[in-house]
Amino acid sequence: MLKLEDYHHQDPTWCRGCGLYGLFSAFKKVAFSLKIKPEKMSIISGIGCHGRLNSYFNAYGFHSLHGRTLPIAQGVKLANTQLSVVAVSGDGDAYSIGLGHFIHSLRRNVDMTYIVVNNRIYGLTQGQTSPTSRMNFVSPSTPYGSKEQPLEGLQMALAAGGSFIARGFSGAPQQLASLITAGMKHKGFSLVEVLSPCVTHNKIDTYQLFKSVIFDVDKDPNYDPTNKNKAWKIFSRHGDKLPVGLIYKETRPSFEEQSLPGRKPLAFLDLVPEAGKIEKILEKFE
Ligand SMILES: Cc1ncc(C[n+]2csc(CCOP(=O)(O)OP(=O)(O)O)c2C)c(N)n1
Ligand code: SF4
Repeated sequence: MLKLEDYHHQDPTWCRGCGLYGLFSAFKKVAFSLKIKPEKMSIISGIGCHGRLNSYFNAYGFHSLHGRTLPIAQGVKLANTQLSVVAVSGDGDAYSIGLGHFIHSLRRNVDMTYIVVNNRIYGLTQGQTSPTSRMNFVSPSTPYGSKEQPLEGLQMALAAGGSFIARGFSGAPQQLASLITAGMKHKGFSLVEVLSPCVTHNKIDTYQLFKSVIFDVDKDPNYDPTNKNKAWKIFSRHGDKLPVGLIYKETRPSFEEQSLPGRKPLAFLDLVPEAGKIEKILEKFE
């Protein structure tokens, strides 16, 4: 019988009060409630403060490269379709250096979950401006204030063909857990962005600030998350306010349902490397 503590591998060393604690706690509850065995789960993280999540969580994992979280996670899933695969990125990892992978993963629709921890800053590297930082945001990389429009990752995800798009807040861990649970049950690529304050480097986007700008579409009886037009409009309807909840969901075949029907994934093939073949390959590199 699995217990909640079985998912806790190590005590985190994130700064006290960091939003990542809310995500860590919500995520452990999700794995526990879905009864996923740690050996049946793989967490692939990028480089950044968020990247430590897979070391603290008891499951298989890969602390990968900055911006390359998604290709690795999709490779893991396609090689072993029986694993629950969750990738974790920061807003820099996902929307800056990894943006190309983000767009193509959404349209590809591999059955996995992608958690993007949005603290509107580069946390690990000491607080530089990120693609989601607000206009005029002052940081070591923009001492005169950022002059670039912040990017709305979820609206971009909708345009790129995302099949499950949601946003939670680390200050509301119950809703966050239910969104991640729904994402993990979704048959396809599920994106869950988490608004997550960086209490050390971002003194603007605090818990109070996020609380004051979010509105919850889950509480709106007139909101229909299967209606793409409504989902599109929700981003611009409320000015600077940010929607949270399940923003969009559609049912369509996953990448592996279409590309691997009836075929064994790599992890289940009886592959025996032949010495002769490997030597020939090595000769090419001599
Ligand atoms: C290819 C590459 N470029 C740059 C870096 C330096 N770097 C490490 S983490 C990071 C940004 C981290 O910000 P984010 O992805 O938002 O994660 P957070 O630390 O906020 O969780 C950068 C630029 C790197 N490690 N590798
Ligand atoms: S630097 Fe910011 S994001 Fe990183 S652990 Fe500290 S509070 Fe969290």
